[in-house]
Amino acid sequence: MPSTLSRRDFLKISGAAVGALVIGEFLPPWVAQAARSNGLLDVSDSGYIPSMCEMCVWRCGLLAKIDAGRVVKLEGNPHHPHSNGKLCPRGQSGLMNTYDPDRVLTPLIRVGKRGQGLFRKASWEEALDLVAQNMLDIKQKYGPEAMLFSSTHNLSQVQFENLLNAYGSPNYGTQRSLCFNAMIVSNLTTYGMEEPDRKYDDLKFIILTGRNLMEAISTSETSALSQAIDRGVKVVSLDPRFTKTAAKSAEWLPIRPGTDLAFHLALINVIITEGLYNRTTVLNQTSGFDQLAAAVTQYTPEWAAPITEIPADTIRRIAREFAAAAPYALAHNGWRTSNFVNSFQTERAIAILNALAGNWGVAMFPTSGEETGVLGAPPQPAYPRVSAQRLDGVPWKYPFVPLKIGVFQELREAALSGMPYQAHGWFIARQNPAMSLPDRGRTLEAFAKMDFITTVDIIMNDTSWFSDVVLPESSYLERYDPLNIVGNKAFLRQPVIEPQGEARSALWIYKELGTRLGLGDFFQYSDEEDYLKQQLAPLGVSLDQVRQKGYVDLPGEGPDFTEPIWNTPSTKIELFSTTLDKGGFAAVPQWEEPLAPAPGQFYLLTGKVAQSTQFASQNNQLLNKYSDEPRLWMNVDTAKSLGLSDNDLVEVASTAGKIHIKLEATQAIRPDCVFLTPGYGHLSKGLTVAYGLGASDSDLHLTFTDPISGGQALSQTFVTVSKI
Ligand SMILES: Nc1nc2c(c(=O)[nH]1)N[C@H]1C(S)=C(S)[C@@H](COP(=O)(O)OP(=O)(O)OC[C@H]3O[C@@H](n4cnc5c(=O)[nH]c(N)nc54)[C@H](O)[C@@H]3O)O[C@H]1N2
Ligand SMILES: Nc1nc2c(c(=O)[nH]1)N[C@H]1C(S)=C(S)[C@@H](COP(=O)(O)OP(=O)(O)OC[C@H]3O[C@@H](n4cnc5c(=O)[nH]c(N)nc54)[C@H](O)[C@@H]3O)O[C@H]1N2
Ligand code: SF4
Ligand SMILES: [Mo]
Repeated sequence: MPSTLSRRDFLKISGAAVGALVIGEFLPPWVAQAARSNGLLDVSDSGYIPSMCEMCVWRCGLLAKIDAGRVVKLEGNPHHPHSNGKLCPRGQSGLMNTYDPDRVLTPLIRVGKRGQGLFRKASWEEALDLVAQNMLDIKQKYGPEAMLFSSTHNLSQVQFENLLNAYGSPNYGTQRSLCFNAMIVSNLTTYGMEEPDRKYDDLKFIILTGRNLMEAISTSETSALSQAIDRGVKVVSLDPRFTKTAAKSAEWLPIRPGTDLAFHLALINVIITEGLYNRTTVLNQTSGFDQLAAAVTQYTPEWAAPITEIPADTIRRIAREFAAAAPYALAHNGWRTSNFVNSFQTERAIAILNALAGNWGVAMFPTSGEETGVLGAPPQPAYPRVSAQRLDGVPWKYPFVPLKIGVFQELREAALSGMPYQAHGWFIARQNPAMSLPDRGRTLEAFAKMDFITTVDIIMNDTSWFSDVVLPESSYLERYDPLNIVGNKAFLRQPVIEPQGEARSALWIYKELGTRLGLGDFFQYSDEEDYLKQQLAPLGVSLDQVRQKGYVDLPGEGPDFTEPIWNTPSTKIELFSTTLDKGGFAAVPQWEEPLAPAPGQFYLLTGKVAQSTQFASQNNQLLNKYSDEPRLWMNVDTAKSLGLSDNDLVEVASTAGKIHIKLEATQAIRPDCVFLTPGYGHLSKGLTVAYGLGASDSDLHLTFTDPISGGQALSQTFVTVSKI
């Protein structure tokens, strides 16, 4: 929070927010009716209606507090495992997402030049006809593969994928390669599962490697860590920056960027050479221990010290403390793990460290994520056979990434080069690649190659700004989405505010578009409620019942962790990965020296702050009120040596581009790094609050991809900084 914000200001802001609500609509009548008959609302139409947050992809359960028939506040749903009764600052500010005066509330058709920002309002009929016509033209002239589709994880994504599969394009981009690929692929090759769940209740020791849980929030996990710290759990934070998580940790180790692999190899070395590993787990559950032991003999703490810039004694002590606390010890395997091209092996080393601690069933559990197959789905015909190769798949270089998911940044590169064939259209939903892909200049060049671009969003984001047609989705508080399975429950998003303007749900938009493309058979639901009823049919539960509780229990006991089954070729936790070995990659983690900045250059670091989500929430008036305009963090001594002081305007340059921004001289960062919060420096003037604030690190990022996991390497861009 800005230190200048007093309690009086806070009350003033809350007053303004409540004032803004008066312009909003009441509960949709049919929702109010159901809530009354379910006993959720009393005679004065006050009470709580359960739904789900969408201010980020964690999707906490929420309770919308209704006062006299209108939503006045959002609170955490205690029955949802992602919220445990709490919402983070962004979730708390969700009403201003719906009541953003910059919401796009009718379909828009571009009239000026691309990027000029001139649009006219259009009816859904006209806008959808135009999108369908362009998609049909592209298909006829160049084949369906000439249409790119991209979207970041969302609940209607299943119907987005349905649309692109029915249309017949293989070219699909998601955020995965920009975010967590290194973690997912390392878990798959080690444990045979994408991401285990973590529990903090019994922990005594936690190592967080670049996982800034106090700012990059997942409500339940952030509060679990917070409670663990209150209980006295020792947390060691490895981050070149003194983050808010580091501030709450027992120890902050300002590791040299890109050298976490060396640190973890040295921990493994100490634990094995001193015999501190869990013998029962190693014997019964793992394979490849001997190969691992042989490979790590060279990686002593003395070897790692000059590489990581963490003293050998500290590394040895951390290894012993970690082992002493095991199995109640956790090496956190992170979320956005795409930092360097060696991040995959870093993640493998972390997964292996957990196996040596024998912490399965104590700290790590089978994922409570989506279980498929228990819910119904609308019937549909088989998809057309796709003969064309993916644009980023010739030849496919990432055997551990499912080809149908691909590597988004490479898809963009292929769109630019026109190799192996030219893409002509791009359909983007709930995603802002103009900001989230590295090297924004190249993304804009790729846009310029397209005959046609359309986006589905709620505001005029930077990607919509370059689109030909913008299709406005209703906000998450105004619509239904498909059910969301977490553990052994399926949670419901239901509208608690009457949709404003002409905004419509994604379920509606894809069905209408599908029909116009002659693909109506793939969208056999009459409306959103019918879709949900088809999902619920096998469970014998009515939609009304689910609306009341906000979720439905699913059959079965949920994941069983007493008898873990490792879905790897050896059916063991693979310390030596047979899959990596077959693929010609290092089967036990080996040190790989990452690129480092030349003299006069700095590592450019990026990372989330608590009051904003990615490239999406900076226009939210309430969140903006609580956010400082980001400046470039630079170590105060480095700044002094360059003749720079706090608030100086500086030019930051990489070989990809340059930006101008104010400096924040601070002790909270290593001398060889600078840091910038992502999500600022918007291009769209349709974001009247956010436009003009800060600058974008995406203008500077170079595009590097890890050859094993396909993850981008976001800390591997080096910049110079000079005074303007
Ligand atoms: N408030 C908020 N919360 C969010 C999100 C959001 O946008 N806003 N987004 C959600 C999403 S999609 C994700 S993926 C997660 C991401 O959550 P985290 O994985 O915690 O990710 P980041 O904040 O991107 O980066 C974490 C830290 O990595 C550090 N770092 C950079 N390079 C290195 C390195 O080489 N070594 C080490 N040890 N550290 C390094 C950075 O300084 C930064 O502090 O957050 C989720 N939660
Ligand atoms: N420089 C830099 N780059 C990064 C990262 C970083 O930390 N720094 N982080 C990386 C990570 S971890 C990730 S996950 C990706 C994220 O990359 P993206 O997914 O591209 O980013 P978001 O900001 O999440 O984009 C969400 C879009 O959805 C829109 N939106 C919000 N709510 C709704 C809705 O209800 N319906 C619809 N249709 N649209 C909605 C928002 O307005 C926004 O335009 O970025 C990656 N890129
Ligand atoms: S972590 Fe925050 S923004 Fe994300 S879903 Fe939960 S409350 Fe919403
Ligand atoms: Mo992410």
